[in-house]
Amino acid sequence: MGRTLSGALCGIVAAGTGVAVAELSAAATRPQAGPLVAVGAAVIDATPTAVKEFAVREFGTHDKPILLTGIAVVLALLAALAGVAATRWRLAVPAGALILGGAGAAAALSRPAATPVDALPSLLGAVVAGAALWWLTRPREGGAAANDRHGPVPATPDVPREAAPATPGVPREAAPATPAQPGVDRRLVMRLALLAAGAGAAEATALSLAGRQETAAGRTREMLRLPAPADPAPALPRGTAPGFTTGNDVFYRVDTALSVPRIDPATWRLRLHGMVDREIEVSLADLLRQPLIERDITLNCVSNEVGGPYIGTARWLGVPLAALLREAGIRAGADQIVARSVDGMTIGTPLATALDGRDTMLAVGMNGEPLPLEHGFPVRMLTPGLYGYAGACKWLTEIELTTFEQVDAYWVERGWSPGGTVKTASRIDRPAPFAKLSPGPVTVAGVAWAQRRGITAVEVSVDGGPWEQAELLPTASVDTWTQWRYSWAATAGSHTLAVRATDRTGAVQPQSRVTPFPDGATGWHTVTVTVG
Ligand SMILES: Nc1nc2c(c(=O)[nH]1)N[C@H]1C(S)=C(S)[C@@H](COP(=O)(O)O)O[C@H]1N2
Ligand SMILES: [Mo]
Repeated sequence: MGRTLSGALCGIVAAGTGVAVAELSAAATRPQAGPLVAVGAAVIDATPTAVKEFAVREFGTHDKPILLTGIAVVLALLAALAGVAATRWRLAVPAGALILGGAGAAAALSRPAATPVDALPSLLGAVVAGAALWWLTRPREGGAAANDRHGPVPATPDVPREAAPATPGVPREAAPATPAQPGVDRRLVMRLALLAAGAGAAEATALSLAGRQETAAGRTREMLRLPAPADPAPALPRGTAPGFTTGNDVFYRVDTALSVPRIDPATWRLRLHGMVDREIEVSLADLLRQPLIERDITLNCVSNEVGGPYIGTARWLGVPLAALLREAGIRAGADQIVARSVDGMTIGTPLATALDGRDTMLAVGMNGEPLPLEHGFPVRMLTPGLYGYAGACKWLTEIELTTFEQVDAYWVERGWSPGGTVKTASRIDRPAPFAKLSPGPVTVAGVAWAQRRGITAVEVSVDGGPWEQAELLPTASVDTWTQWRYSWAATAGSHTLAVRATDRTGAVQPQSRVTPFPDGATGWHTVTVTVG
């Protein structure tokens, strides 16, 4: 094997071993301190908003696996470099380990919820990777290299060939060293295979440990019994079409969490502090003793493109936030609620939206179950009428009353608009884009939403022709989307359907297209189909 190639391979295998050990040591207790996840999280926070938007748009929920793969590839390249350097310069081994391990540790410590021990997995991994690389690239003397000079020797039993033992008292360096020669160094191949197998086993164990933890959190979630609502949601009106309520398993997920936070409901606490007369701390049991409300509410993401999928409607169960705020006593001047999650996300919500009578709540249930882990178990915030980035903090652990002047929450710091009022919008769900249809009556159908205001009209236009009224199906409330349908007499040819909604203030959804950044997309959704 050429020296450069074998050096690169050694670097990659050593780094793989180090990462496996690091992830393994993190998996059982703090998976977020594993170097891959920690670096990934740091990359997410440092990524410019435009790139993040691009990633969400292009990769959807695959954005996280793609990011982790990218990080692994970059790490492998750097490790290969370190390996090549190590075959020429021994100091490259500790230097490489220190730099890469340091980067992992720094990333882990940069997480908002980090504790000093979070540096340990990366440091341990660096020590292991360094030792492995040292061992793999140890200059070989005598035997092995001498054998190598004859080139590959197929089918010969591999007799261990130890380098001549150093004579006591004679420094090892004094022994004449034969430099390694090109050819297959079978001992190195064995070592590489051994280490790679060990790293694979460690990685598998780490994954299963993390999985078991998730299952454990899942189990406590399943054991949690939610009380019946004191104020239940009325039954859905007759005449809503299937799909009005979005199932938990298909509800969109948007967040920055590379590993889903796992919270023990028994030790969970919510601290309410800041511009209040008295700080309050409540447990989940305390919350569940309060009278619960149940409401159908549509939640959507500000990053949603026109026609996009990041919207869903669920039946939420929770504690009205206003009651809790009043118990704490709101000090004059406060105008912002900053909700903080266990993973350090901060979401800023206008205080007025918790006090103006809407059903802003600390949600504990979603569609008749405790919140799924991905959707914020055990408690999240929910603010009807606001995009998720401004009102729906998941994995909630802290609520601070403050002012918009004093605190920029996470997304606002990144240029998104403070406030986050949902814009009036509509979407065509049927027919699908580029569908092939037969001439005759075709049902065009979709949803329209303007939470807090409600939808009063939806119109459809074919090929830029006159706007025709669509039929509105019954809906649950002004906080939920409205389903609509329109019977179109399709004629042969290619046609473009457009939709626009009107909300209860009389505002018509504008045609002009704006990007989701910084306060939500606008524009009409269109679908082109072929009839014939
Ligand atoms: N802790 C935390 N909460 C969060 C986020 C996040 O990244 N972290 N993302 C917000 C955004 S941008 C949206 S749109 C909603 C999405 O909620 P869902 O994933 O339950 O659909 O969660 C909000 N709450
Ligand atoms: Mo969002």
